[in-house]
Amino acid sequence: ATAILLEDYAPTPYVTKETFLDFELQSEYTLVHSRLTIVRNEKSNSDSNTLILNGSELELLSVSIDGKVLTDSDYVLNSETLSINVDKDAFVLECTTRIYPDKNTALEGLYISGGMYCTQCEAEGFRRITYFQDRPDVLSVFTTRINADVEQYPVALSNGNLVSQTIENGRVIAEWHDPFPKPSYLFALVAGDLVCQEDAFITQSGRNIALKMYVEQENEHKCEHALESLKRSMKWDEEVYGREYDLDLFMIVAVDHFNMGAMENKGLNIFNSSCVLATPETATDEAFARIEGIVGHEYFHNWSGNRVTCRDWFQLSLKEGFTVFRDAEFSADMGSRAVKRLEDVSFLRQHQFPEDAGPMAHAVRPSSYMEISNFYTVTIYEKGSEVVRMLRTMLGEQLFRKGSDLYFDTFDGQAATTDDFVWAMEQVSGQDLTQFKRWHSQAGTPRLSISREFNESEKTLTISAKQHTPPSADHSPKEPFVIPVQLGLIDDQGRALQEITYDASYSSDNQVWLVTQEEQSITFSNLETMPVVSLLRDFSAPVLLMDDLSDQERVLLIGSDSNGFNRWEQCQIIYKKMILQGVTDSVDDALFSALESALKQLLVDKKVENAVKAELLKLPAEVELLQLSPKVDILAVAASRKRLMSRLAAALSATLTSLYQTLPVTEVYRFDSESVGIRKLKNELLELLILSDGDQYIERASAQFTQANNMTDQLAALRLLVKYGSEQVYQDALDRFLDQWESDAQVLEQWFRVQMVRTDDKALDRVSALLNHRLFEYQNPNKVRAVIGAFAMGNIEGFHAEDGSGYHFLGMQVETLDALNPQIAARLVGPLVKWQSYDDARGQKMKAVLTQLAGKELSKDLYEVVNKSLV
Ligand code: BAL
Ligand code: ZN
Repeated sequence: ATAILLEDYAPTPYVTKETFLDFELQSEYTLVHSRLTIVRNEKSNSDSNTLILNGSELELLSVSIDGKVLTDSDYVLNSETLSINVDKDAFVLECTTRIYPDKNTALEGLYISGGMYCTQCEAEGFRRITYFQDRPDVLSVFTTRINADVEQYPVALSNGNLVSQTIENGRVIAEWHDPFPKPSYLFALVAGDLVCQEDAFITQSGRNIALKMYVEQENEHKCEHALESLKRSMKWDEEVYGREYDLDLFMIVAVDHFNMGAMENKGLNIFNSSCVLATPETATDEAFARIEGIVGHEYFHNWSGNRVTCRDWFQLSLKEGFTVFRDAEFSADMGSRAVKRLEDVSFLRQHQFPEDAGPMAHAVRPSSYMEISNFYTVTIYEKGSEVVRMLRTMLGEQLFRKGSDLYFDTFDGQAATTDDFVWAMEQVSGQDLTQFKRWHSQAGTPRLSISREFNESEKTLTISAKQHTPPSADHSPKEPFVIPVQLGLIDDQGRALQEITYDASYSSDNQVWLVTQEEQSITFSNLETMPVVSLLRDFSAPVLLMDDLSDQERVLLIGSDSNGFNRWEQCQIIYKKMILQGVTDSVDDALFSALESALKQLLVDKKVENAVKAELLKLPAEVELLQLSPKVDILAVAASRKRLMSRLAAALSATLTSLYQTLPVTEVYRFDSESVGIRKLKNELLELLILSDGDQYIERASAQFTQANNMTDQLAALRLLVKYGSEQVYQDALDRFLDQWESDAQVLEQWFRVQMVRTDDKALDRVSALLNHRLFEYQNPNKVRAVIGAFAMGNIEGFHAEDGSGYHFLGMQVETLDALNPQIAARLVGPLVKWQSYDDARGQKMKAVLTQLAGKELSKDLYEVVNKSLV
């Protein structure tokens, strides 16, 4: 496999302007007839007259140009491209291919999921449908005709508006037209026996948009939340970004077999069922929130992705980072802003920081890839979103909005770059963002060290920063970044002080200090006593911060910082410190007591949201400790973390008990931040009470499991029974749950997943048994993720067992899956490829499994990941 390089980008000599597709869906195969209007590309200065079309796993039946049938001496065909020399500036190319959707287990291109046809074309799936210029900078107007058996596939959908639909000789013939030029990755087709839930939205300019959600009959009752989320998204994008929907129809389809969460195809979003279907009885609050966020995300892509798309796949974060930022702000506005932010930061630290430190490290705009599917990563998405967030922090809300308006207006209908986005922000702000763009080109997590010096006689505080970014696997440069540090000064009573400084790197409007040098300092004056500094508020930059705050200062911030995020953050820092103390020695009792009193106060403080209280009681994930103490024994960390949690539960027992008893009951299910917060805290408390008081609370969990009228409470109880119950208790609960929910695909996934939380020494036996369960299917990515993924990512004790059995198991599973679905295999191997972060003995065992895999014949996807991990 060869690498594709950003520096090699060049426009194509020809572009397709109009695309007509005719799909004949037959039971054994599908025939795809295409008619493409192709012209010379004004943007290209190449005088080549070779037209290159991409195609993969296609049977070419015929190809013609302007009606003249080509023979195989007229073109060059290989396994990836069809190249034709053309001596015309404009022509019509017609082509027929045969494909086999029922054999497509990779779930890229056109495939069958549970009896319905559906597509996934991003990034390079369209080339598995027909020969085409399958690259995002070729935009054309699509017309699609679908011809299918009307009994089995009465509903036949594609992008845009329905032009006509007739039934002839038992076949439905539907024609769709999408007036907005788009790249092939946004193409979609669905055909099946589906029911439709309808709704409508009136746009800000008064247009009526029909909203249609298509699902299998059994899921008809699970659409309301997604449709409500969609309407909220449409309204939010009008209010916050001034963006209105453009077609008259917006469709959502749910499918069970899907590699990702969802896909933003123009006018026809396709969703993984688990990311769109919900009722209070079958989906948790977490799922409700995830669905709202993903429905928003896909909808927001209509502007950030579809109207303005990417020039090439190196620019993927242009649409993904920006759209994640948009959906995060949407979710923050719909629910609890503080909780959304700390959840996102935890996620970033648990997933993106390790990626940046591992063998697949890449910049937000990578400079090379082998298989683009491997680059739908937490770096492109989540770090990309942090980069957009920093721009907003630096510009402020109003200028940022002006910048996004300019960006959308300037590049509407075009394929753009991350530089174009920054250009728009520069135009409206007058700021020179040249150095800022290193966030796009340089990989790695910067270490930001901060120290302070107070001068009593001068009454000044000098804060010094040093930034350093360790080398990353992609060898990208490591010049200093622009790091916006949001900060505030506080006195020893927790009161905010007015900052006074004459330093131009500080903006008092938004309290942001811009660190741009390797070493830099700033002085604040007029200070009677040494203030406490609240640093990196709201996690204003994706860095690993090391500061010189004392434990007492942290405890003060936990109790009184006006920035909710930082109160939680200081608590996390103390937890991490104590977990590491517990690995080598014993936890500092004074520190424990100080935290204990701070928590006791917060837990009874009525001004603190219940959801925040729940988050304050959660200990950081084990992998975050690897970032502070490289190569620490992960099992020792897990054990220390558990001990700390039990000690905390015991110390806080009285407070937790009374809080648990006084929390209101949410009898009627509502998905609003207050009810969600109550359920979240109640279930968090229940776990701690099981740890401190045992049996009686296991009984509480059993009762909750039986009586719950919503999945949040039922699944939370089941999780606790599986995790802490006796063999008999947990087995019994699992059996009852399966009995109750066997026929519900989304809940069934939870049944598989929840079993991975039990951390006794039988985890591997359990996961192996589940793979042979009558309801498990290797072809269904959700089930694979729920069992194999949840084991490798979530069951530290089982996966990292000393004998290496967990690693060996994962290696075998990855190999099996690679033959079916390369994208899923390449993702699943993730926990192994970071072997260098672990202690040497463990790392070598992980590496041995990778070395074995490397000796096999692998897909391009898996090859890239495995080989990069062994360099
Ligand atoms: N574009 C792939 C799915 C998503 O990010 O929305
Ligand atoms: Zn996206």
